[in-house]
Amino acid sequence: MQTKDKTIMRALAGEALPTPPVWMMRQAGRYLPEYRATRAQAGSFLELCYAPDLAAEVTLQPIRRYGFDAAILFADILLLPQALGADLWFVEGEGPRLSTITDAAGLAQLKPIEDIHDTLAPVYETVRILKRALPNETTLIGFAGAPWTVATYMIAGQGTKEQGPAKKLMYGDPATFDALMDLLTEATADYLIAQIEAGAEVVKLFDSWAGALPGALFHKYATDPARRIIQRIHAVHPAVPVIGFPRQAGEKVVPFVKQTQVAACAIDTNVDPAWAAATLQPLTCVQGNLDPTLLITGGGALTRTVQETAAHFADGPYIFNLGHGITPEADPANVDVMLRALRG
Ligand code: 1CP
Repeated sequence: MQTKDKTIMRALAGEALPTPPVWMMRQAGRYLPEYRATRAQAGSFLELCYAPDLAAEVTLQPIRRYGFDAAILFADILLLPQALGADLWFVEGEGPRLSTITDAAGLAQLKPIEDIHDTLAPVYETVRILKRALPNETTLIGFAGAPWTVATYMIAGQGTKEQGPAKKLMYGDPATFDALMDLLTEATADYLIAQIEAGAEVVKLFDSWAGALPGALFHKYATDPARRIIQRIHAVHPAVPVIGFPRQAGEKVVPFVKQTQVAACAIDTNVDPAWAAATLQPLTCVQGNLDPTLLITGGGALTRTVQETAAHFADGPYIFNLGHGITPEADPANVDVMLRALRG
């Protein structure tokens, strides 16, 4: 099957499909026993990310189990800061930790952008393995974090609730902050182009903390970097669709879509599907936005919500997905319930 004929690609090209294509954010993850086994075999999360055979294996696991329409490369948004020279480690049960960048001197210690491919070569190898191993009809999605979201981790050294440290640098030392954002914008474009050249058919830009940007600065630090990254990708690969995910950006997703040229906008759980169908779907393909909590609780509420969500978007281009990542507590059997509700 040619790339353009795959269900996900048809939805991204603007087609309304009778049964929406489906995949899940974080579909390779701790809710699956086979993921936990492969992760244990790898030793640690980061070793798993950098072992192409094992990273490809966990990418394929949810495809084998559920037959999703798309596979997403197994990696993490924090591999890019690591490739730029930041220290990165994961504290078991807590999350990522990084060395911090708090001033111009810290920024100056990062590596030149062209060096990122040394560290990231195993990720490109994972993409090449997947390209050979995936079923014919499955779309391969590559990804990166958006500059703002990645910057929040590089500045704070960990996940933060309100992104306070990043906002303090943004207001307190705008020259350093802007230089970091520019560096991340260019490095992210290079990273995504390399994933495409290894075989990714679509790429997604995760701006998980976009909602923390004050309204007037959302344009500058979420929309504009995404616009520049997509422009650079399309200069060399004009046919490759980019999915944007400006999480919790509220009504600002509308100008985001108009100004970035995203082929689809992923919407988070907070967005009202009726609003998105009326306002966003005439502009672009919409992806989302089932509450991941329903995959813990299951039952009639899950079936009903899947069907109601899909019904809102039935008349336009649409990809069924969650509003955020599936959680470790989710019951794998509830994913089958979700798919039955959607596909009949
Ligand atoms: O212990 C484990 O096995 C690690 C859990 C885990 C997983 C499965 C992490 C640590 N990253 C991943 C993989 C991952 N991360 C993927 C792979 C593909 C898939 O979806 O199946 C993707 C796309 C991501 C993206 C990612 N990483 C985002 C953006 C999406 C989102 O969820 O908002 C973010 C913010 C991260 C950072 C990160 N990596 C891992 C954790 C626990 C976190 C969040 C940390 C925090 O803010 O506290």
